[in-house]
Amino acid sequence: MQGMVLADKKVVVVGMGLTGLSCVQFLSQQGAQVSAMDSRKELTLALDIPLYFGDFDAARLCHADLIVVSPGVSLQHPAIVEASAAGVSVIGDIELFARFNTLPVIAITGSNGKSTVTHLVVQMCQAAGMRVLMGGNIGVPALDLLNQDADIVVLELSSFQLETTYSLRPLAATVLNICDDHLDRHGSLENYQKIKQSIYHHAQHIVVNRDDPLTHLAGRVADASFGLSPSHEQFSWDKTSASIYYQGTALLAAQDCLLVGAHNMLNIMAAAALVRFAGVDRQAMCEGGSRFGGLPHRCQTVSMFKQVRWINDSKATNVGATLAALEGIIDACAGQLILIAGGEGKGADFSPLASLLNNAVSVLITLGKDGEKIAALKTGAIKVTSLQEAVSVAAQHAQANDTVLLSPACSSLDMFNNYMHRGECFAQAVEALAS
Ligand code: UMA
Ligand code: ADP
Repeated sequence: MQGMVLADKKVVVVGMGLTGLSCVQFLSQQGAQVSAMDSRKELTLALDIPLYFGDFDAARLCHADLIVVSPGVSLQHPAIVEASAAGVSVIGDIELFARFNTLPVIAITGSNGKSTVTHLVVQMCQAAGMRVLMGGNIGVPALDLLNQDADIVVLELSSFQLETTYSLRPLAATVLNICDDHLDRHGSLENYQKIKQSIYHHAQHIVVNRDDPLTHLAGRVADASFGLSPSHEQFSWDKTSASIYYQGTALLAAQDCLLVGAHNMLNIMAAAALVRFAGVDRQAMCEGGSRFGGLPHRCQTVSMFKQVRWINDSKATNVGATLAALEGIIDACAGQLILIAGGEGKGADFSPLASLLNNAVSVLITLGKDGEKIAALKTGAIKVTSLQEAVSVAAQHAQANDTVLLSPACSSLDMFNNYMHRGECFAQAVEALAS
């Protein structure tokens, strides 16, 4: 479904963060009568539209023609439930984007690896000479990408964004993997999986993780797959040569890539599987896949002080990401592995960590709202109250050749502004050890 008549429509934008601001701008350009709400009591915004702060006003929402909610606003909010029950359409910014976009889209979701794969897709498309736009959950609101001159749009999409998206028709779409995440918002793993899989609904080509059945769509055969398991036709991993294979021949060797770890080999495979549908050839897949060195706060070495490797993996905001980090680091770790974990657990089950905590981690240091739940999985875990204290306790235990890994398996919001803030605080505390 292309387009949407917005002129003179009463549209309420709910949530005035990055998304809300981009929606207000777009809707105003379309001639809509825009107003906005935000739960914050005060917000300084230089906007020439009616702004309502504090509790959402259900009556005002019920009188709207359309409500555009920000991803951070729960659809279970009573005022939104009431307006929806009264027949008012509730959509998100990605739905607006989908109605007005004219470019081919590659859409990426999953519990982990979204941002990395999004960047890899961009690199591969650029290596093929394409003009690429990147946005969505990665930090650039999708509406800001409309009406720009480009060949393709690459969107990272969260479950929050997919929950209010109905008409996106990607050229290629993937769910990279599924593990417990955002269960406090989505209620159950089944519901979270269903929302993630909605990315496939109108996609021309779907790409699944062969080894993760939760990414497979019932009743539809995938157009491509990736995985560490063998496959002659698809993107696979050859252990002997430590290389990615495609259609039975070597595509890219791990030693030629800046990214490291099995999870990142999967990310390169996923990106290559997606860009194939945009006509990207093997050479450009290799070029883009090999030259991307990764993003900050994802398994990033921040110090080698006193021959101890300090790794910032603050972006590990769920159990699956921390498992991937531990699995990726164990073999390369010559001495003890000291793990700092904990934060806001978002309702997740931490028990999948138990085996590695007991077999691979020498010292476990926990903090934050749900730190105790992680500490309960390993006898002798040390509980601390701040990240600075965690770093100082880690430093007391660490000797040459040891690795200290911050990989929280939790979101940061109980103690920090966001995961970047947490990662920066970690790096600063580590730096302070040397002074
Ligand atoms: N707000 C309310 N009431 C609420 C909740 C929020 O009024 O009940 C208001 C806040 O007061 C604030 C605004 O909503 O003024 C914030 O909106 P938002 O939380 O939707 O955040 P945005 O600034 O619009 O950023 C969003 C994504 N944020 C979330 O999904 C929480 C960004 O992803 C995304 O980059 C951006 O849109 C552009 O598309 C961030 C994120 O944390 C990185 N994503 C989650 C994740 O990756 O795990 C899903
Ligand atoms: P997302 O955007 O989905 O949060 P990122 O690429 O930012 O994903 O990576 C987030 C975290 O997940 C990092 O800690 C990283 O080490 C880990 N990670 C990256 N790719 C994968 C993957 N394919 N499987 C599991 N964990 C991963």
